[in-house]
Amino acid sequence: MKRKKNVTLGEFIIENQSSFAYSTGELSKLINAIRLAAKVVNHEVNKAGLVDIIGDVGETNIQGEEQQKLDVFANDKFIQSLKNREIVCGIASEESEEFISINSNDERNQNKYVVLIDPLDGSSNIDVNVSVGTIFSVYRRITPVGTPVTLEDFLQPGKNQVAAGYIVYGTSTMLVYTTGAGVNGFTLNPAIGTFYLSHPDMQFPETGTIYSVNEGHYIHFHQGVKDYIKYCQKEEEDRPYTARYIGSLVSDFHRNMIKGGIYMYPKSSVTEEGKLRLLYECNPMAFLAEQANGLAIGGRSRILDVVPTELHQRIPFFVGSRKMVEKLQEFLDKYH
Ligand code: P6P
Repeated sequence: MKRKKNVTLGEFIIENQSSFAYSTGELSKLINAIRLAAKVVNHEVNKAGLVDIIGDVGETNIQGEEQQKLDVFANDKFIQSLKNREIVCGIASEESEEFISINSNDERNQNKYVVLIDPLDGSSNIDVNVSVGTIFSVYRRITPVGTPVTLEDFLQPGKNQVAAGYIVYGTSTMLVYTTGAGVNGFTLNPAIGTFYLSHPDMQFPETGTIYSVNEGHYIHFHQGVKDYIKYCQKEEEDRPYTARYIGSLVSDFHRNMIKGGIYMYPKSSVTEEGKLRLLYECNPMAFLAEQANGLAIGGRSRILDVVPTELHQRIPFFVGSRKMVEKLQEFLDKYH
């Protein structure tokens, strides 16, 4: 279904309210909360070099990574925006070890959604003016409304997501999301602070000629991944492919979805389970990928089928144009 361009995000949400499965308007309010926080964070990201908002806060997050001031700021803004609208009963974030219950001990709290976020992915790129992003994932809670939210509400397989998306703070700022009825991209007009539908019905090209991986880790990769990288580089058919790796998942994913390509973050002898987090990085990106006719695997299985066991668990991640991911899978399967 082709959608007309230049619709604002607000108009789009209203026009497509009925297509949100089970939605009683709360999911629309949730997307609006994300929209507001995105504008606030975008404003800070765009002036990061001018004010004392870059550099680290001298603390580390639960990942043991230096907390950048901007990702602490982004975390606070997304949590605040979601709390203020009283639409969610719980939030999990890369920046917080435990999930956050939002008034879920109050039996009057009928909010049925939980949100998982990576508030500023790729934040180590901030100081060198490379694009960064926010990633979000939304589920309906499993436990009954009016009862305290539990870890079970967050440890759901990605196929249960009701919405997912990202904001990419790049040469322009875009919000790209799905509620299970395709993927649509909205570009922010900073002059008036409005997101406009600029990329309706986004689809991964069936194949592509871009591969994205940190080849500095090549010697530590599984043999199947090594063989696939050599396949990409071989002078044959439509190859050698082009290597493009920004070091920001959202940016590499976004480019590959528009141009066709594959992004890989494999496990290795150094990162046994890979680096990327299943719940708030891989699952939302996998939901978007499949909604855009792409594919996302963790090595042996479809990412969206994986049943999580921990809030911050890592998983190898391969996502992009269907035929490219399927070809990679052939190389991986040779060694199992
Ligand atoms: P490396 C950023 O830290 C991130 O989580 C992704 O956005 C990015 O693709 C990847 O890690 C970069 O990791 O090990 O290649 O620097």
